[in-house]
Amino acid sequence: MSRLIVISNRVAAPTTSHSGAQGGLAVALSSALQEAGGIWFGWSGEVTEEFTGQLSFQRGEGYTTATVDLEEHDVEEYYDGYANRTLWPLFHYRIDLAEYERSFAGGYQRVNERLAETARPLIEPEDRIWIQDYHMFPLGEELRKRGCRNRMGFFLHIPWPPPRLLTTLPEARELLETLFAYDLVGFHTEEWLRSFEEGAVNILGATSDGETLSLNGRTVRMIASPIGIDAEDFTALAASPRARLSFRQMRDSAVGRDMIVGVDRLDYSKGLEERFLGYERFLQEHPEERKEVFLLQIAPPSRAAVETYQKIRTALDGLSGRINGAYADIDWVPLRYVNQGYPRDVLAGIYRAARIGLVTPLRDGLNLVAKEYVAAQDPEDPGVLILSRFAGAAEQLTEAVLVNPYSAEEISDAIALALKMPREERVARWQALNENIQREDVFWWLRRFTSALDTVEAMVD
Ligand code: ADQ
Repeated sequence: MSRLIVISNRVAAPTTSHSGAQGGLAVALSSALQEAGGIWFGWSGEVTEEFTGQLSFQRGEGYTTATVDLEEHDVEEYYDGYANRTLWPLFHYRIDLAEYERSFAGGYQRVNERLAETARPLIEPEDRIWIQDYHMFPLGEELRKRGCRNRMGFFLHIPWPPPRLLTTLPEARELLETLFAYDLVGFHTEEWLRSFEEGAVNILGATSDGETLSLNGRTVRMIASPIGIDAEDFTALAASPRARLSFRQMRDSAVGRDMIVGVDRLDYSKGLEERFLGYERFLQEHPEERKEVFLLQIAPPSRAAVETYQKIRTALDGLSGRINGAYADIDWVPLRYVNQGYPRDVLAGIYRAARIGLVTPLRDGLNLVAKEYVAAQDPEDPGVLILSRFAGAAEQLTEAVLVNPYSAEEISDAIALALKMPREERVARWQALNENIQREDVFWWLRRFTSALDTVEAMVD
Protein backbone atom coordinates (compact mmCIF):
# COMPACT_ATOMS: atom_id res chain seq x y z
CA MET A 1 0.00 0.00 0.00
CA SER A 2 1.41 3.41 -0.93
CA ARG A 3 1.93 6.09 1.69
CA LEU A 4 -0.80 8.57 2.56
CA ILE A 5 -0.22 12.31 2.81
CA VAL A 6 -3.03 14.04 4.70
CA ILE A 7 -3.16 17.83 4.46
CA SER A 8 -5.51 19.93 6.61
CA ASN A 9 -5.57 23.38 8.18
CA ARG A 10 -4.78 22.02 11.64
CA VAL A 11 -2.99 18.83 12.54
CA ALA A 12 -3.83 16.76 15.61
CA ALA A 13 -0.84 15.90 17.78
CA PRO A 14 0.14 12.25 17.44
CA THR A 15 -1.20 10.10 20.24
CA THR A 16 -0.65 6.53 21.20
CA SER A 17 -3.87 6.16 23.12
CA HIS A 18 -7.32 5.48 21.76
CA SER A 19 -9.03 6.84 24.82
CA GLY A 20 -11.54 9.18 23.25
CA ALA A 21 -9.47 12.23 24.20
CA GLN A 22 -9.51 13.27 20.55
CA GLY A 23 -12.35 13.90 18.12
CA GLY A 24 -13.35 11.11 15.74
CA LEU A 25 -11.79 12.73 12.68
CA ALA A 26 -8.37 12.99 14.32
CA VAL A 27 -8.58 9.37 15.49
CA ALA A 28 -9.66 8.15 12.06
CA LEU A 29 -7.04 10.07 10.11
CA SER A 30 -4.27 9.03 12.46
CA SER A 31 -5.33 5.39 12.26
CA ALA A 32 -5.35 5.58 8.44
CA LEU A 33 -1.91 7.11 8.56
CA GLN A 34 -0.72 4.40 10.95
CA GLU A 35 -1.94 1.72 8.58
CA ALA A 36 -0.45 3.16 5.41
CA GLY A 37 2.42 5.14 6.92
CA GLY A 38 2.84 8.70 5.83
CA ILE A 39 2.71 12.33 6.80
CA TRP A 40 0.06 14.69 8.18
CA PHE A 41 0.86 18.23 7.14
CA GLY A 42 -0.71 21.59 8.02
CA TRP A 43 -0.48 24.88 9.87
CA SER A 44 1.00 24.67 13.38
CA GLY A 45 -1.51 27.19 14.74
CA GLU A 46 1.49 29.42 15.55
CA VAL A 47 2.32 32.84 14.18
CA THR A 48 5.80 33.88 13.10
CA GLU A 49 7.27 37.27 12.20
CA GLU A 50 8.26 36.23 8.70
CA PHE A 51 7.21 33.11 6.80
CA THR A 52 10.18 30.79 6.29
CA GLY A 53 8.57 27.47 5.40
CA GLN A 54 10.53 25.88 8.23
CA LEU A 55 8.91 22.54 9.09
CA SER A 56 8.52 21.08 12.59
CA PHE A 57 8.28 17.32 12.68
CA GLN A 58 6.76 15.11 15.34
CA ARG A 59 6.81 11.36 15.20
CA GLY A 60 3.60 9.48 15.84
CA GLU A 61 3.11 5.72 15.74
CA GLY A 62 3.90 4.80 12.16
CA TYR A 63 3.55 8.30 10.76
CA THR A 64 4.91 11.81 11.11
CA THR A 65 3.25 15.18 11.53
CA ALA A 66 4.81 18.16 9.78
CA THR A 67 3.67 21.68 10.58
CA VAL A 68 4.60 25.18 9.54
CA ASP A 69 4.05 28.60 11.15
CA LEU A 70 2.21 31.38 9.32
CA GLU A 71 2.54 35.17 9.44
CA GLU A 72 -0.04 37.24 11.27
CA HIS A 73 -1.51 38.73 8.11
CA ASP A 74 -1.70 35.20 6.65
CA VAL A 75 -3.89 34.18 9.58
CA GLU A 76 -6.02 37.31 9.28
CA GLU A 77 -6.60 37.03 5.55
CA TYR A 78 -6.58 33.27 4.98
CA TYR A 79 -8.05 31.83 8.20
CA ASP A 80 -10.14 34.54 9.88
CA GLY A 81 -10.72 36.22 6.51
CA TYR A 82 -11.44 34.10 3.46
CA ALA A 83 -12.04 30.79 5.24
CA ASN A 84 -14.20 32.04 8.10
CA ARG A 85 -15.67 35.37 6.96
CA THR A 86 -16.18 34.53 3.30
CA LEU A 87 -16.45 30.81 2.57
CA TRP A 88 -17.96 29.57 5.85
CA PRO A 89 -21.01 31.88 5.79
CA LEU A 90 -21.49 31.53 2.02
CA PHE A 91 -21.27 27.74 2.13
CA HIS A 92 -23.81 27.75 5.00
CA TYR A 93 -26.23 29.79 2.85
CA ARG A 94 -25.59 33.00 4.81
CA ILE A 95 -24.70 35.48 2.05
CA ASP A 96 -25.99 38.19 4.40
CA LEU A 97 -22.96 37.49 6.62
CA ALA A 98 -20.37 36.77 3.91
CA GLU A 99 -17.66 39.39 3.44
CA TYR A 100 -16.14 39.68 0.00
CA GLU A 101 -12.73 41.37 0.22
CA ARG A 102 -9.97 41.09 -2.37
CA SER A 103 -7.37 41.09 0.40
CA PHE A 104 -8.98 37.96 1.87
CA ALA A 105 -9.02 36.19 -1.50
CA GLY A 106 -5.41 37.22 -2.13
CA GLY A 107 -4.25 36.07 1.31
CA TYR A 108 -6.06 32.74 0.90
CA GLN A 109 -4.35 32.12 -2.42
CA ARG A 110 -0.96 33.19 -1.03
CA VAL A 111 -1.20 30.85 1.96
CA ASN A 112 -2.26 27.94 -0.23
CA GLU A 113 0.79 28.62 -2.44
CA ARG A 114 3.02 28.77 0.63
CA LEU A 115 1.62 25.52 1.96
CA ALA A 116 2.06 23.82 -1.42
CA GLU A 117 5.63 25.05 -1.68
CA THR A 118 6.37 23.77 1.83
CA ALA A 119 4.63 20.40 1.39
CA ARG A 120 6.06 19.67 -2.07
CA PRO A 121 9.46 18.28 -0.97
CA LEU A 122 7.70 15.87 1.42
CA ILE A 123 5.81 14.14 -1.39
CA GLU A 124 7.14 11.10 -3.22
CA PRO A 125 5.84 9.93 -6.61
CA GLU A 126 3.83 6.94 -5.30
CA ASP A 127 2.16 8.77 -2.40
CA ARG A 128 -1.60 9.28 -2.26
CA ILE A 129 -2.58 12.80 -1.22
CA TRP A 130 -5.76 13.63 0.67
CA ILE A 131 -6.62 17.28 1.27
CA GLN A 132 -9.30 18.29 3.81
CA ASP A 133 -11.85 21.05 3.82
CA TYR A 134 -12.61 24.59 2.70
CA HIS A 135 -9.36 26.15 3.92
CA MET A 136 -7.53 24.38 1.14
CA PHE A 137 -9.54 24.26 -2.08
CA PRO A 138 -6.63 25.55 -4.28
CA LEU A 139 -3.92 23.45 -2.66
CA GLY A 140 -4.26 20.55 -5.12
CA GLU A 141 -3.86 22.84 -8.09
CA GLU A 142 -0.82 24.48 -6.51
CA LEU A 143 0.73 21.05 -5.98
CA ARG A 144 -0.02 20.10 -9.60
CA LYS A 145 1.70 23.31 -10.73
CA ARG A 146 4.72 22.13 -8.79
CA GLY A 147 4.83 18.84 -10.64
CA CYS A 148 2.76 16.48 -8.45
CA ARG A 149 1.22 13.72 -10.57
CA ASN A 150 0.03 11.75 -7.55
CA ARG A 151 -3.44 10.44 -6.92
CA MET A 152 -5.11 13.31 -5.15
CA GLY A 153 -8.40 13.49 -3.27
CA PHE A 154 -10.28 16.30 -1.57
CA PHE A 155 -13.02 16.05 1.09
CA LEU A 156 -15.33 18.92 2.00
CA HIS A 157 -16.65 18.82 5.57
CA ILE A 158 -19.23 21.59 5.12
CA PRO A 159 -22.18 21.96 2.70
CA TRP A 160 -21.74 23.02 -0.92
CA PRO A 161 -24.05 25.94 -1.75
CA PRO A 162 -26.45 26.00 -4.71
CA PRO A 163 -25.04 27.74 -7.85
CA ARG A 164 -27.19 30.85 -7.42
CA LEU A 165 -25.58 31.51 -4.06
CA LEU A 166 -22.11 30.54 -5.23
CA THR A 167 -22.19 33.10 -8.05
CA THR A 168 -22.26 35.89 -5.44
CA LEU A 169 -18.62 35.00 -4.72
CA PRO A 170 -16.37 37.11 -6.98
CA GLU A 171 -13.96 34.15 -7.31
CA ALA A 172 -16.66 31.51 -7.92
CA ARG A 173 -15.25 30.37 -11.29
CA GLU A 174 -11.68 30.10 -10.05
CA LEU A 175 -12.80 28.20 -7.00
CA LEU A 176 -14.77 25.68 -9.04
CA GLU A 177 -11.90 25.31 -11.49
CA THR A 178 -9.39 24.48 -8.76
CA LEU A 179 -11.40 21.37 -7.88
CA PHE A 180 -10.55 19.90 -11.28
CA ALA A 181 -6.98 19.43 -10.04
CA TYR A 182 -8.23 16.50 -7.92
CA ASP A 183 -8.97 12.96 -9.06
CA LEU A 184 -11.72 12.56 -6.47
CA VAL A 185 -13.83 15.03 -4.48
CA GLY A 186 -15.98 13.90 -1.56
CA PHE A 187 -19.02 15.40 0.19
CA HIS A 188 -21.10 14.24 3.15
CA THR A 189 -24.35 14.07 1.19
CA GLU A 190 -25.85 13.59 -2.22
CA GLU A 191 -27.37 17.09 -1.89
CA TRP A 192 -23.99 18.84 -1.51
CA LEU A 193 -22.55 16.70 -4.32
CA ARG A 194 -25.36 17.65 -6.70
CA SER A 195 -24.98 21.36 -5.83
CA PHE A 196 -21.32 21.13 -6.73
CA GLU A 197 -22.09 19.28 -9.94
CA GLU A 198 -24.73 21.86 -10.91
CA GLY A 199 -22.30 24.71 -10.22
CA ALA A 200 -19.58 23.15 -12.35
CA VAL A 201 -22.02 22.51 -15.19
CA ASN A 202 -23.91 25.84 -15.05
CA ILE A 203 -21.09 28.20 -14.19
CA LEU A 204 -18.10 26.58 -15.90
CA GLY A 205 -19.81 24.58 -18.65
CA ALA A 206 -18.35 21.28 -17.41
CA THR A 207 -19.98 18.05 -18.58
CA SER A 208 -21.27 15.43 -16.19
CA ASP A 209 -22.18 11.75 -16.47
CA GLY A 210 -23.56 11.78 -12.93
CA GLU A 211 -20.41 10.31 -11.39
CA THR A 212 -17.63 12.25 -13.03
CA LEU A 213 -17.24 15.79 -14.28
CA SER A 214 -15.06 16.79 -17.21
CA LEU A 215 -13.63 20.14 -18.14
CA ASN A 216 -10.83 20.97 -20.60
CA GLY A 217 -9.53 17.41 -20.69
CA ARG A 218 -9.56 16.95 -16.91
CA THR A 219 -11.86 14.55 -15.13
CA VAL A 220 -12.85 14.51 -11.48
CA ARG A 221 -14.90 11.80 -9.80
CA MET A 222 -17.48 12.75 -7.15
CA ILE A 223 -18.45 10.69 -4.12
CA ALA A 224 -21.04 11.23 -1.39
CA SER A 225 -19.73 9.66 1.78
CA PRO A 226 -20.98 10.82 5.17
CA ILE A 227 -18.44 10.86 7.97
CA GLY A 228 -19.20 8.89 11.11
CA ILE A 229 -17.93 8.74 14.65
CA ASP A 230 -15.72 6.12 16.27
CA ALA A 231 -18.98 4.59 17.48
CA GLU A 232 -17.63 1.59 19.34
CA ASP A 233 -15.22 3.81 21.22
CA PHE A 234 -17.88 6.40 22.01
CA THR A 235 -20.31 3.78 23.30
CA ALA A 236 -17.55 2.39 25.53
CA LEU A 237 -16.77 5.91 26.66
CA ALA A 238 -20.36 6.35 27.80
CA ALA A 239 -19.83 3.42 30.19
CA SER A 240 -16.49 4.71 31.53
CA PRO A 241 -16.13 5.77 35.20
CA ARG A 242 -15.97 9.48 34.33
CA ALA A 243 -19.05 9.24 32.14
CA ARG A 244 -20.91 7.41 34.92
CA LEU A 245 -19.94 10.14 37.32
CA SER A 246 -21.11 12.96 35.06
CA PHE A 247 -24.29 10.97 34.34
CA ARG A 248 -25.01 10.73 38.07
CA GLN A 249 -24.21 14.39 38.64
CA MET A 250 -26.62 15.40 35.90
CA ARG A 251 -29.38 13.11 37.13
CA ASP A 252 -28.92 14.39 40.71
CA SER A 253 -29.03 18.02 39.66
CA ALA A 254 -32.10 17.37 37.48
CA VAL A 255 -34.10 16.35 40.58
CA GLY A 256 -36.48 14.18 38.58
CA ARG A 257 -36.94 16.61 35.70
CA ASP A 258 -36.33 15.66 32.08
CA MET A 259 -33.20 17.14 30.58
CA ILE A 260 -32.97 18.34 27.00
CA VAL A 261 -29.40 18.78 25.81
CA GLY A 262 -27.77 20.83 23.05
CA VAL A 263 -24.00 20.70 22.41
CA ASP A 264 -22.52 22.92 19.72
CA ARG A 265 -19.65 25.22 18.94
CA LEU A 266 -21.02 28.73 19.36
CA ASP A 267 -21.67 29.29 15.66
CA TYR A 268 -24.54 30.97 13.81
CA SER A 269 -24.89 27.93 11.54
CA LYS A 270 -25.97 25.82 14.52
CA GLY A 271 -29.34 27.56 14.87
CA LEU A 272 -28.95 28.37 18.56
CA GLU A 273 -31.13 31.48 18.55
CA GLU A 274 -33.89 29.63 16.72
CA ARG A 275 -33.49 26.71 19.16
CA PHE A 276 -33.90 29.01 22.15
CA LEU A 277 -36.97 30.57 20.52
CA GLY A 278 -38.41 27.10 19.85
CA TYR A 279 -37.87 26.14 23.49
CA GLU A 280 -39.41 29.42 24.65
CA ARG A 281 -42.42 28.63 22.50
CA PHE A 282 -42.65 25.21 24.12
CA LEU A 283 -42.66 26.78 27.58
CA GLN A 284 -45.36 29.21 26.49
CA GLU A 285 -47.59 26.57 24.95
CA HIS A 286 -47.12 23.90 27.60
CA PRO A 287 -47.51 25.47 31.03
CA GLU A 288 -48.07 21.98 32.48
CA GLU A 289 -44.53 20.98 31.42
CA ARG A 290 -42.82 23.93 33.08
CA LYS A 291 -40.73 22.73 36.00
CA GLU A 292 -40.86 19.23 34.51
CA VAL A 293 -38.01 19.92 32.05
CA PHE A 294 -34.96 22.05 31.50
CA LEU A 295 -32.67 22.72 28.56
CA LEU A 296 -28.91 22.41 29.04
CA GLN A 297 -27.18 24.19 26.17
CA ILE A 298 -23.42 23.73 26.06
CA ALA A 299 -21.81 26.13 23.59
CA PRO A 300 -18.10 26.91 23.84
CA PRO A 301 -17.12 30.06 21.91
CA SER A 302 -15.23 29.59 18.65
CA ARG A 303 -13.60 31.97 16.13
CA ALA A 304 -13.83 34.81 18.62
CA ALA A 305 -11.75 37.09 16.36
CA VAL A 306 -14.62 37.24 13.86
CA GLU A 307 -17.25 39.90 14.54
CA THR A 308 -20.29 37.81 13.55
CA TYR A 309 -19.31 35.35 16.28
CA GLN A 310 -19.18 38.13 18.86
CA LYS A 311 -22.65 39.23 17.74
CA ILE A 312 -24.22 35.81 18.03
CA ARG A 313 -22.75 35.47 21.50
CA THR A 314 -24.30 38.77 22.59
CA ALA A 315 -27.64 37.79 21.05
CA LEU A 316 -27.66 34.47 22.91
CA ASP A 317 -26.71 36.11 26.21
CA GLY A 318 -29.74 38.39 25.80
CA LEU A 319 -32.12 35.66 24.75
CA SER A 320 -31.15 33.22 27.51
CA GLY A 321 -31.52 36.04 30.06
CA ARG A 322 -34.94 36.87 28.70
CA ILE A 323 -36.18 33.27 28.82
CA ASN A 324 -34.92 32.71 32.35
CA GLY A 325 -36.21 36.12 33.41
CA ALA A 326 -39.68 35.30 32.11
CA TYR A 327 -40.01 31.72 33.38
CA ALA A 328 -37.52 30.91 36.16
CA ASP A 329 -38.76 30.35 39.71
CA ILE A 330 -36.93 30.10 43.00
CA ASP A 331 -36.65 26.34 42.56
CA TRP A 332 -36.29 26.03 38.76
CA VAL A 333 -34.18 27.49 35.97
CA PRO A 334 -35.57 26.56 32.54
CA LEU A 335 -32.37 27.18 30.57
CA ARG A 336 -28.85 26.34 31.69
CA TYR A 337 -26.61 28.03 29.18
CA VAL A 338 -22.94 27.10 29.51
CA ASN A 339 -20.05 28.51 27.47
CA GLN A 340 -17.37 25.90 28.01
CA GLY A 341 -16.05 22.72 26.46
CA TYR A 342 -15.98 19.38 28.31
CA PRO A 343 -13.82 16.27 27.97
CA ARG A 344 -15.43 13.70 25.71
CA ASP A 345 -16.11 11.16 28.48
CA VAL A 346 -17.88 13.81 30.58
CA LEU A 347 -19.89 14.78 27.50
CA ALA A 348 -20.84 11.13 26.92
CA GLY A 349 -22.33 10.96 30.44
CA ILE A 350 -24.26 14.18 29.86
CA TYR A 351 -25.71 12.86 26.58
CA ARG A 352 -26.80 9.67 28.32
CA ALA A 353 -28.56 11.60 31.07
CA ALA A 354 -30.62 13.61 28.55
CA ARG A 355 -34.15 12.56 27.61
CA ILE A 356 -33.85 14.61 24.40
CA GLY A 357 -30.88 15.50 22.18
CA LEU A 358 -31.79 18.76 20.46
CA VAL A 359 -29.70 19.20 17.32
CA THR A 360 -31.13 21.94 15.15
CA PRO A 361 -28.53 23.55 12.87
CA LEU A 362 -29.84 25.83 10.13
CA ARG A 363 -27.31 24.21 7.81
CA ASP A 364 -24.60 21.69 8.65
CA GLY A 365 -22.25 19.61 6.51
CA LEU A 366 -23.09 16.57 8.59
CA ASN A 367 -23.20 17.04 12.42
CA LEU A 368 -21.37 14.62 14.65
CA VAL A 369 -23.13 15.61 17.87
CA ALA A 370 -26.31 13.88 16.64
CA LYS A 371 -24.38 10.62 16.22
CA GLU A 372 -22.58 10.95 19.54
CA TYR A 373 -25.89 11.51 21.34
CA VAL A 374 -27.31 8.29 19.91
CA ALA A 375 -24.16 6.24 20.59
CA ALA A 376 -24.19 7.29 24.26
CA GLN A 377 -27.78 6.19 25.03
CA ASP A 378 -28.88 3.41 27.35
CA PRO A 379 -30.31 0.71 24.99
CA GLU A 380 -33.01 -0.18 27.54
CA ASP A 381 -34.23 3.38 28.04
CA PRO A 382 -32.89 5.60 25.26
CA GLY A 383 -33.59 9.29 24.75
CA VAL A 384 -35.03 10.86 21.62
CA LEU A 385 -32.98 12.64 18.95
CA ILE A 386 -34.60 15.75 17.50
CA LEU A 387 -32.68 16.61 14.34
CA SER A 388 -32.78 19.42 11.80
CA ARG A 389 -33.75 18.42 8.25
CA PHE A 390 -30.95 20.70 7.09
CA ALA A 391 -28.12 18.81 8.76
CA GLY A 392 -26.33 16.44 6.40
CA ALA A 393 -26.84 13.70 9.01
CA ALA A 394 -30.60 13.78 8.32
CA GLU A 395 -29.96 11.83 5.08
CA GLN A 396 -28.89 8.86 7.22
CA LEU A 397 -30.70 9.41 10.52
CA THR A 398 -34.25 9.19 9.20
CA GLU A 399 -35.65 7.66 12.42
CA ALA A 400 -34.89 10.82 14.38
CA VAL A 401 -37.73 13.30 14.96
CA LEU A 402 -36.94 15.59 12.02
CA VAL A 403 -37.76 19.30 12.22
CA ASN A 404 -37.48 22.52 10.31
CA PRO A 405 -35.15 24.49 12.59
CA TYR A 406 -36.52 27.84 11.40
CA SER A 407 -39.93 27.01 12.82
CA ALA A 408 -40.35 27.64 16.55
CA GLU A 409 -43.66 25.73 16.36
CA GLU A 410 -42.06 22.61 14.90
CA ILE A 411 -39.34 22.66 17.55
CA SER A 412 -41.95 23.13 20.26
CA ASP A 413 -44.13 20.29 18.89
CA ALA A 414 -41.14 17.98 18.56
CA ILE A 415 -40.14 18.55 22.20
CA ALA A 416 -43.70 17.82 23.34
CA LEU A 417 -43.83 14.67 21.20
CA ALA A 418 -40.45 13.42 22.43
CA LEU A 419 -41.36 13.92 26.10
CA LYS A 420 -44.49 11.81 25.65
CA MET A 421 -42.96 9.16 23.42
CA PRO A 422 -43.59 5.64 24.80
CA ARG A 423 -40.58 3.55 25.64
CA GLU A 424 -41.22 0.98 22.84
CA GLU A 425 -41.16 3.71 20.22
CA ARG A 426 -38.03 5.26 21.70
CA VAL A 427 -36.30 1.88 21.67
CA ALA A 428 -37.38 1.10 18.09
CA ARG A 429 -36.20 4.44 16.77
CA TRP A 430 -32.95 4.28 18.72
CA GLN A 431 -32.15 0.77 17.50
CA ALA A 432 -32.49 1.82 13.88
CA LEU A 433 -30.40 4.96 14.44
CA ASN A 434 -27.75 3.16 16.41
CA GLU A 435 -27.48 0.36 13.88
CA ASN A 436 -26.67 2.94 11.21
CA ILE A 437 -24.20 4.82 13.39
CA GLN A 438 -22.31 1.69 14.41
CA ARG A 439 -22.16 0.39 10.83
CA GLU A 440 -21.36 3.62 9.00
CA ASP A 441 -18.71 4.74 11.45
CA VAL A 442 -15.66 6.88 10.85
CA PHE A 443 -13.60 3.90 9.70
CA TRP A 444 -16.28 3.00 7.14
CA TRP A 445 -16.07 6.59 5.85
CA LEU A 446 -12.30 6.41 5.68
CA ARG A 447 -12.25 3.10 3.80
CA ARG A 448 -14.87 4.28 1.34
CA PHE A 449 -12.96 7.41 0.49
CA THR A 450 -9.50 5.88 0.30
CA SER A 451 -10.65 2.87 -1.70
CA ALA A 452 -12.45 5.18 -4.15
CA LEU A 453 -9.21 7.15 -4.40
CA ASP A 454 -7.26 3.95 -5.07
CA THR A 455 -9.51 3.01 -7.94
CA VAL A 456 -9.84 6.34 -9.76
CA GLU A 457 -7.75 6.70 -12.84
CA ALA A 458 -4.67 8.61 -11.81
CA MET A 459 -4.07 11.80 -13.68
CA VAL A 460 -2.04 11.53 -16.86
CA ASP A 461 -0.98 14.92 -18.07
P1 ADQ B 1 -18.38 21.16 13.48
O1 ADQ B 1 -19.07 22.31 12.86
O2 ADQ B 1 -17.39 21.49 14.54
O3 ADQ B 1 -17.68 20.23 12.37
P2 ADQ B 1 -19.83 18.75 14.57
O4 ADQ B 1 -19.88 17.79 13.44
O5 ADQ B 1 -21.06 18.73 15.40
O6 ADQ B 1 -19.59 20.24 14.12
O7 ADQ B 1 -18.61 18.35 15.48
C1 ADQ B 1 -18.35 19.01 16.67
C2 ADQ B 1 -17.47 18.17 17.58
O8 ADQ B 1 -17.03 19.00 18.66
C3 ADQ B 1 -18.20 16.99 18.18
O9 ADQ B 1 -17.36 15.89 18.21
C4 ADQ B 1 -18.55 17.47 19.60
O10 ADQ B 1 -18.59 16.47 20.57
C5 ADQ B 1 -17.43 18.44 19.89
N1 ADQ B 1 -17.93 19.49 20.80
C6 ADQ B 1 -18.83 20.44 20.54
N2 ADQ B 1 -19.09 21.17 21.65
C7 ADQ B 1 -18.34 20.65 22.63
C8 ADQ B 1 -18.16 20.94 24.02
N3 ADQ B 1 -18.82 21.92 24.64
N4 ADQ B 1 -17.28 20.20 24.72
C9 ADQ B 1 -16.61 19.20 24.11
N5 ADQ B 1 -16.76 18.87 22.82
C10 ADQ B 1 -17.60 19.58 22.09
C11 ADQ B 1 -17.52 20.31 10.94
C12 ADQ B 1 -18.80 20.49 10.14
C13 ADQ B 1 -19.78 19.39 10.49
C14 ADQ B 1 -19.13 18.01 10.25
C15 ADQ B 1 -17.76 17.93 10.92
C16 ADQ B 1 -17.01 16.66 10.49
O11 ADQ B 1 -19.38 21.77 10.37
O12 ADQ B 1 -20.96 19.50 9.70
O13 ADQ B 1 -19.97 17.01 10.79
O14 ADQ B 1 -16.95 19.04 10.56
O15 ADQ B 1 -16.93 16.55 9.09
